[in-house]
Amino acid sequence: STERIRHAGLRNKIMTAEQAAEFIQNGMTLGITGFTGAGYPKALPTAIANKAKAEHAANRPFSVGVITGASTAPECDGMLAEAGAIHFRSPFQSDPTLRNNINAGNIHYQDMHLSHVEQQMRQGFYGKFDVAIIEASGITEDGKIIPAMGIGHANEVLKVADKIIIEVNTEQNAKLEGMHDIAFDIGVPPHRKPIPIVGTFDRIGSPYLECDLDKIVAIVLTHAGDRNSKFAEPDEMSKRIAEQIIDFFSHEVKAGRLPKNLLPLQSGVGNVANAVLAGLQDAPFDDLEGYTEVLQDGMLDLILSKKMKYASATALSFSPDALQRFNDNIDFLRDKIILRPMEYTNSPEVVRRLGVIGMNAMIEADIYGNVNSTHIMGTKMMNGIGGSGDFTRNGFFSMFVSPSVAKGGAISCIVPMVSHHDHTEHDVMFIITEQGMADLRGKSPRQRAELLINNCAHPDYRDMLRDYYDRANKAGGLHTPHLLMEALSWHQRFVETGDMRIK
Ligand code: 0RQ
Repeated sequence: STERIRHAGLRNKIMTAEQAAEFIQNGMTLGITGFTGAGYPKALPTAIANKAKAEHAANRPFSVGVITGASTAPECDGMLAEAGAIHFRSPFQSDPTLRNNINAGNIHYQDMHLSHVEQQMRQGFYGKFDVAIIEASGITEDGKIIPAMGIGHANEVLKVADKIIIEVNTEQNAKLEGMHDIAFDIGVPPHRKPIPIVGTFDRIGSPYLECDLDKIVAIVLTHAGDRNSKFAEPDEMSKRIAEQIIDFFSHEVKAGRLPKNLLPLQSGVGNVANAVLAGLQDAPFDDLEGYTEVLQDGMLDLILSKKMKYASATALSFSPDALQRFNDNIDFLRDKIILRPMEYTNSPEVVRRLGVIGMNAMIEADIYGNVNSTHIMGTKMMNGIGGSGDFTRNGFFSMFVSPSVAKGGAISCIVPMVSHHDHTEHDVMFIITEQGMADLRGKSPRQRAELLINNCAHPDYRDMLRDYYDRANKAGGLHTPHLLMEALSWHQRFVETGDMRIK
């Protein structure tokens, strides 16, 4: 149905995805919206992938550069990667087919702090953007665009791209209209302006995206749901991690370092992050606030149970059940959830001013508190840094959670030296595994090592870490003791034998 397109003139631009894909040529750079399985186009990627396959079959080259908000879904990143239609990708992904192609060297991938993406687009650091492909839930009478479940970099991509293709998805709830907050012009240095968000729920812009209507070359109608991945029920491991965080919050409230309703919470993606929020349901804190990139099931339920007053995010990433709860309660939720562009959501300025509590998952940490969020054994990309760096560097608290071991115990997530650095020891305040917590605030590297080895490492690896650390302490530089030739030997052993433990 065309009712969602209230601007009469724009209805003339309606065409099929295949027709719209004709605007996409080999070598172009595309700005495609999408953020952790929300707000991504549902039809164009398949049409572009099919075009790529046809071109390849005719022995002609066809591939594009794709800059999104964050991860999309199999029918976007997956389709395009499978068709060999992508030569460059940024700034975040989590699709298995795309990931395998990145790690096989077929696709160049630039992994970026999400707060940097829009400013670097504006500053021309990515070069020229040929086409923007965005998902919307509707278009107003005067041609303003109503975003769907995620915004990401939509506002910027509309500004920088030469041509715009809009997918209007009628599956998205029409009542999303009004839930977004889009501010337009923060400018570029030396004339860049402050972002005037001083409270979690401050509205600073308009509920609509705007663009030059002459740039819109195609509108495609879709009727399809978002990725809506299911979450695992919190397991014992996640519950143990969540309990420690909640106890710690109580302790900080008692010590007068946190207000009774805590500070705005940011939570990373995944099961552990979701379990922490689920744990807050029964915790002695009320009137919580969320200031997060991705709002998942756990935070939705805190709002529905009135434990949380309101939350600001850039995307809503729900399981199928949570989506149902969202749609059933959208009248109640409309003035409790605000969706903003990622440049605002992840802004270092705002995160620091609000005093956000950042909670993210990690791949591994070393005994000094450096954290790797992105690389498997130092060389293979997992997903990307996403917003974890924005919240870790600038948050009031920066927390990393992880099981102490991976792959059935063959990998220790506490290692002598991280195989890739995403978050440095200067930024990381707390590491929490199911074994315990290391509070690294106000500690030197050697004080940190004691805490991480004793509290966080798995018992199977504690003696090995202790042995490395003791020998490093006899080797020379005693500020951050290391045995350089041995520091990454645990990873090398895993690569060679499939186990970090010495057989
Ligand atoms: O692999 O599924 O093949 O077994 O890594 O690990 O424990 O399920 O954890 O799903 O929470 O993901 C850091 C990747 C954690 C994620 C990361 C293997 C493990 C498993 C996943 P299998 P878990 P999670 C806001 C914040 C960066 C972006 C971010 C992430 C798989 O949280 O991408 O924080 N973070 N964004 O077996 C080798 C280790 C390992 C390991 C775990 N030490 N070595 N493999 N694994 N530890 C959102 C956005 O920014 C958009």
